[in-house]
Amino acid sequence: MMNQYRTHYSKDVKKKDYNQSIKVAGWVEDIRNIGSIAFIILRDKKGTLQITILKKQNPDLFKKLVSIPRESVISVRGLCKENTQVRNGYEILPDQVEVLSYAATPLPLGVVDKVEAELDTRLDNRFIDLRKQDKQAIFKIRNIILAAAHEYLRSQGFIEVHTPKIIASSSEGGTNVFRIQYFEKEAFLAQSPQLYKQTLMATGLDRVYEITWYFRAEEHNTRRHLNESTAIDIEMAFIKNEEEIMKILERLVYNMCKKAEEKCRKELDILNKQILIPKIPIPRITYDEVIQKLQEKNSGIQWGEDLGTEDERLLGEIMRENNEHFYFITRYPLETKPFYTMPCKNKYSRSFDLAYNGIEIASGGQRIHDVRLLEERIRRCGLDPKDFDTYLKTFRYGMPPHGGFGFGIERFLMQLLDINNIRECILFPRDRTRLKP
Ligand code: AMO
Repeated sequence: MMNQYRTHYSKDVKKKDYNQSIKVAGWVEDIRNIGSIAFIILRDKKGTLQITILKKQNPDLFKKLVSIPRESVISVRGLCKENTQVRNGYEILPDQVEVLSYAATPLPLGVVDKVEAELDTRLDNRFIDLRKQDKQAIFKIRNIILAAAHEYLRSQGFIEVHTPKIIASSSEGGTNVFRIQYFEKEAFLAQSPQLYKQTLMATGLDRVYEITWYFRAEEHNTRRHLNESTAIDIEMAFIKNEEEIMKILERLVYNMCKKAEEKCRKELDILNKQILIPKIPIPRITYDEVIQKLQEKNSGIQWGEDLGTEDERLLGEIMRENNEHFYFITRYPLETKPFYTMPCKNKYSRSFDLAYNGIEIASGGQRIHDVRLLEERIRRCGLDPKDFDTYLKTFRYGMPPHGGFGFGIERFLMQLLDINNIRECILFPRDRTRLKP
């Protein structure tokens, strides 16, 4: 980690380093020049430190340091001196300063400004926005929850796979697909790995997971939709019913929350947030019960309709009154679900959604593994089985009962950290109007 520009990070300096010459490097966050003395706040990956320079001790170096524009990148060699008045308990008295990159002025976005800029300005300048501790914290937490997901799923016998994102037929059957030109043919960007993870169930791999991109041409610009989002997708074979899948999902969520709580103390403090650990088992309520609860609260929703944003929010409120933050909604009407969903007692399906404080964060279910039924459902959904020939073929030569789920990573993060806009939870969001940076 250390190199010719840096021997120590700000937070790694120990008592044994006092009165030694050390090298630090990073961004110039702030310069306070009070004439005879100047204080430079340097920021690196782990935090900030203070560089203190007296004018009379080294006038040339003083001049050089105080004229460096904020956010320039520098490397400083100097004596590390204990000073209990200063942050970290030490300061650096520089004898050599190398400017590795000058920052132009004015900055398009401040890093330590008291008043936060508009989200659009921040996203336009995301590389600077991400220099802020609280914005970085979200991605450090994201990193830990994904590590927890890998660890948990592998411990349960799932292997990680990667499936194509340029595909020949739409994965969810819906209209919100991005069409692309693939040489002479038309192709689509995958809305999910659905068809491929199911295909893998015909191979004997039995349990697979993919941390994956979803591309969805949703026209609406909302605080919880992205056109390019990420998800944890799993698929498992030889299941009796959807209950086995929900058991994996609730433990996955539990493990991610636990790990975030254990390993992200600092980040959670920066964000001033606490992690809510779900109680297992997470309550299951049926779609019918949900409709009844909503109608009691005067929602206009009718049986057979999908829950709209307002209904989801209202249900979140109802559940919160009983201190339930996570809940499964099970047994949706078949007609509200994609063609691959296993029917249950004619009008219902073996599907579920997992909601967290009024927002869906995952959905899944058991799939149809009988090819004739699958063809029929494809037709009933207004689609042409011919468009799914390679998918359907995998069901003709031995396909075990199976199911899985898709879990939206940004959706989960936004609920976990109580963040208002999903765009905060992905590095470079893609939405209806944003294709850059
Ligand atoms: P679904 O379409 O419900 O299911 O997606 C699964 C989860 O992915 C997240 N998600 C999104 N997040 C942000 N922006 C979007 N536009 C977006 N679309 C989806 C949500 C959602 O719950 N193939 C099935 C899963 C399965 O059955 O295995 C599927 O894609 O958190």
